[in-house]
Amino acid sequence: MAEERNELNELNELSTTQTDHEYGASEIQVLEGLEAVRKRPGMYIGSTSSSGLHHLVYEIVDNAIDEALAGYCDHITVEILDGDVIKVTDNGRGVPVDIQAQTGRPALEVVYTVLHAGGKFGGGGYKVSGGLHGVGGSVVNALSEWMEVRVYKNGQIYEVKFSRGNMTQEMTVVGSTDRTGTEVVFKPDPEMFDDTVYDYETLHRRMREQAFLNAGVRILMADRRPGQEQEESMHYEGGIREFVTFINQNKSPLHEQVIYMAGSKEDSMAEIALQYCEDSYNEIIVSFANNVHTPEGGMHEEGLKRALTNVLNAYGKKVKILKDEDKVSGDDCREGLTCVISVKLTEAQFEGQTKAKLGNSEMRTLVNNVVSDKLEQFLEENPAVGKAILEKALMASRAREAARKARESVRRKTALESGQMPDKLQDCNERDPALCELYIVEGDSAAGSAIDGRDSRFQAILAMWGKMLNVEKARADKIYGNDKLYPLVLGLGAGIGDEFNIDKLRYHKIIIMSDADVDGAHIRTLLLTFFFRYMRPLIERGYVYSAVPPLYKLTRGKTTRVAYDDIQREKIAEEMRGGNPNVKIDISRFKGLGEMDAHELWDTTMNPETRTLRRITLEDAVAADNIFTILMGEKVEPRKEWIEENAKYALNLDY
Ligand code: TSJ
Repeated sequence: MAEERNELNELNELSTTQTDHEYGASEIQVLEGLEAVRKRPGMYIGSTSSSGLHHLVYEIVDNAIDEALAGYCDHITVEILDGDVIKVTDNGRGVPVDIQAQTGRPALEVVYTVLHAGGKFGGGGYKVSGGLHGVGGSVVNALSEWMEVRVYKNGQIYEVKFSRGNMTQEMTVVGSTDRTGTEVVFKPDPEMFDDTVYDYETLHRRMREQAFLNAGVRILMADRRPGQEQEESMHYEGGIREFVTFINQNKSPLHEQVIYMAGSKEDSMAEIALQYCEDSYNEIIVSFANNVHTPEGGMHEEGLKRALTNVLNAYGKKVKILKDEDKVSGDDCREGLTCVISVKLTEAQFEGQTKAKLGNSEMRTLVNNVVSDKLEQFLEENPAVGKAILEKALMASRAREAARKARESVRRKTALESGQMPDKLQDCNERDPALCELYIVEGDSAAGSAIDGRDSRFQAILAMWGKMLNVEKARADKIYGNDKLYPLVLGLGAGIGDEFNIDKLRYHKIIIMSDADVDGAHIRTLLLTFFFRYMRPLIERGYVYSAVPPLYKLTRGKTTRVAYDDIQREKIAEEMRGGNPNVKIDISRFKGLGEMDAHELWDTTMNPETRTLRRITLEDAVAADNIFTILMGEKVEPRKEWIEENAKYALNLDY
């Protein structure tokens, strides 16, 4: 993000120096600035795939969130309208409409036509999130077939309109009003995106996250597309405390109350909410910097981990749960922990492979200080909770030690060390992991087709079937002995849990290929949960994918084509009819991967030239982990509810 910003500034400077005398300087800047966005959209929104398409909405919503952070707005609505048009509304002060000195144009026009005009209005709202948000309006405008903005302010409704970044209607007063706020409506440009269909769940998940992170702000997420209408209003007075409760909803907490800590220094602030669960051995830390998710962690997470380990060890000694020679490790202190950290700071530095790791070292100090002070105080005041947490950490420590000893005694003889590959793996010839793909295939017949259909130079196949171990209750050491997961661990070659080493990984694309039915969803959930808990870097690095097999086969005489969804099915049927409604097209539904022969499987699902892969995100994995907990956990009620609720959707499961 930081890099993008510098580049943006350069582009703007560049364009202002090339003034053409026939036009006003501001106009030139506008055209050249936004032209750059259309030339290299990926630079501004990451990609032109589905992720970039959804990013447009986040850019716009961030502006409304900024207004909320400044204290002027508490209600935001996000709607998907017919035709995948997006409408975002807030009840803030409304974007300024007065004439700007430099450009001689209303600020409202400038916000959407000059790259990075956002921050220049210098309202208090940009102090915290400054430089990160509040700048995307013009980028979204450049990438929209059309965009309309209405500002409710001073008793009037002001309106501007654009097409692909060019203003088609200057700011005009179109009516009067007694409210204030900003309303943005845009249609992403099909010329710029691979696909312009929005996924409600993706937006919904993101808006829910924003509602948790900005306590008190009400966000309405609505799908108004005919036939798929739904909406949810999200509003959490408890903020990230409720986020933790939400993540733990199907687990059994070790202590009722979520522990909440907050503190600030100068322009920065940190808040931390955490709760331990008795029926989990898993660590979930979800961190944010300026409301941006940082799945790669960084300084704020380091501060938390350091403080947690120190406080728990000191407290344990003090209340004599830990003897003088005892020590609990960082991992022990985080077994069963769910924690949300949110920091806000003026100049966030994002680092790491995906720019999703916070680099500001002052955040390590701030979070460390807040947690050191406040957690110690909490434990002093709540000794029963303190005792329960310490005992859990001590148990973790003992189990880890026992597991290590057991492993060491058999280690040398195991296949893990010898590098021997499992029988169930049909390996590829290539040895460079960056070029290798592993397909994990459910069921014998599908695996057979995949083995025959693959390109064995770089595609390996691992067959998997049957019920797997209940990962919820198993510690890492048990998985070494599990006959369903062990071949997968061996095949990947990078170990598991504490000992996972991504440098040893043998494939950089791990593709789950399962049917679009209940069993397929089950296997996918199990695998994602397993990766999430024991090989999380796989997901963080974006190495895990879901194959997307076709749903329909269309035949006209000797011609056969396939479709991946209902909309495409209709489109292709239309094409095959060639405008003649009397032509009969035979449409059948693929019941499973096993029904496809080797050729069909290669053409539709495995050929890198033509296939679609869906990259699994950390959010997908968290969702799988949740469902897994419902299905396998100790609580009976949520499981019953989930099964009842999902029975009707069972065929459409997709995570
Ligand atoms: F992205 C965007 F520009 F399109 C957009 C901006 C979209 C949405 C949905 C909302 C907003 C937005 C901007 N909401 N509220 C504001 N507020 C201001 O721009 C604003 C208003 C007044 C003052 C002031 O100092 O008086 C300063 C600012 C930045």
